[in-house]
Amino acid sequence: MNASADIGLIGLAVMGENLILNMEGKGFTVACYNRTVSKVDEFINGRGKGKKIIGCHSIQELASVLKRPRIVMMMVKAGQPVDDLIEQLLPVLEDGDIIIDGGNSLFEDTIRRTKYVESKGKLYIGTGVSGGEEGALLGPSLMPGGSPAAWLHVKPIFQAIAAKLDDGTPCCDWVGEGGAGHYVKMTHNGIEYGDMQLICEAYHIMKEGLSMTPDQMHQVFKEWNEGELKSYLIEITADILAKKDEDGQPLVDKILDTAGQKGTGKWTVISSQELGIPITLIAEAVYSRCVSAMKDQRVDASRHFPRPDPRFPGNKQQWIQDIRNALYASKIISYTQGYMLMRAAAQHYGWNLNYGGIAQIWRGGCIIRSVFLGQIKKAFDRKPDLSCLLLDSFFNKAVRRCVRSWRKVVSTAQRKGIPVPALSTALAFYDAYRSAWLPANLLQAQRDYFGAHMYERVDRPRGQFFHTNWTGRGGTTASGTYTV
Ligand code: NBP
Repeated sequence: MNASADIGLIGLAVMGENLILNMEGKGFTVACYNRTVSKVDEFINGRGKGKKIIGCHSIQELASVLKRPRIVMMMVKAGQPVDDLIEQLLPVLEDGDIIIDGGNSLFEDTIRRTKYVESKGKLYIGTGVSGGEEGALLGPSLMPGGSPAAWLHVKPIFQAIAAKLDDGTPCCDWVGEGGAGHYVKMTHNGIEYGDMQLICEAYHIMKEGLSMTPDQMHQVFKEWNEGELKSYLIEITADILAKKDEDGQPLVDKILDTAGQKGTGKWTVISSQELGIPITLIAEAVYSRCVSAMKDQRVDASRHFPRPDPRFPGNKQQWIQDIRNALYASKIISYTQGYMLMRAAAQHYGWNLNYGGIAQIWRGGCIIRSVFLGQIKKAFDRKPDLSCLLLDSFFNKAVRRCVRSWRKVVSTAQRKGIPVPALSTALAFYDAYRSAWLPANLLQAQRDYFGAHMYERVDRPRGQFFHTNWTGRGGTTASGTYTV
């Protein structure tokens, strides 16, 4: 058979099928294969009919129809299936051929697989693909990382199928070596958890604190979507609040209040713990889903504890302004923390991440797309080595403008018994981050008291450690001063 296909795609589920149609629509010839081979024929005779798509019934056949260097993209369930497929692909590929994993793989797996595939003379890319079914078909946000030599060959296809900004910039660029692409995708998902939780807390306050109906809240989110909060998630929230069930009642009120999750938020928090970076907002967003899932316990507990009157006193319109400001300031904190995490990961894993470029990739096609990301891109254009987003002049000014509202909203919600974990942890982080002094002196004293962990002194140079015999009973032997 002629080697005529530009790329091969394995995995004909929702993402794979739509990516193939997207690639074909951009002029590429695509070969496809699926473990359950009957799905290949169904696809070729269904949505793929009459298109430049070659259905293959084996991995060998797939390899035989690909132009050199061969590019094979896997869109299958993350985990063992990816390792299994790599083992099946390696014997049918030649040196310099490229394997791409477009699934939601853990970045550590991608680091391992990149090394392994490279050791076999082939190249590997682990890429984040965001935007769901519609994004895959019409233009996803793509975050590729892995073997740099592979990018030259994959770039024309990826940048052709990616979402485009108004000026034509593709929402896809090289992210970095090894697992960098999947790390950035994981962080994207963590930030997505944070954005969603913040919106839910704003909704909670409006619903219970301001007694607003879904229709009224729909109007508020619609207005918010015309300003600095303009984003896909605010837009779909407005749509959701307007949706009626078959009986004409708001559908949102009929949906059970227990959230699911598939793990990428959890992975982000685990990585942050390992790197020692406080992504407190994303962590609260993950835990909030866990609390929501304890429905039966919550219903039981609600009978045992009195509930304060949740109504916010005063002018409703003013509160809506204040909630918007609180949400915006908290969002700035969330992205500040997310970028801190990526910076620490880049240092730890030896990646050269382009932070402004990442904001650009996220500007379109993905779930967290927003005008806000345009401001992040500008911040890194102003100062490419910006260590903390909060210190950028634009975000600094924005937080200062919002801080009064933010404190008002968080303190009133707490007084009124409305849980606002993301809004309040963001404020706590802001207050801690802007504090030249924190009570960790006492904490160090406690550690030294019970464990001889030693402390540094304000009146001595950094790096000199001291131990005190606090009780007069201890010895003079100190513990090591390492930090984990
Ligand atoms: P699924 O995650 O549901 O995976 C189904 C595909 O995996 C099928 O083609 C299936 O083949 C194949 N597969 C499985 Br399961 N085990 C396999 C194995 N051992 N060997 C070979 N193939 C195997 O599909 P999806 O929702 O399209 O997602 C694909 C990837 O993209 C996942 O990693 C997902 O996390 C990621 N992703 C999904 C979305 C989304 O919105 N759905 C968005 C972004 C990223 P079969 O037909 O023979 O069972």
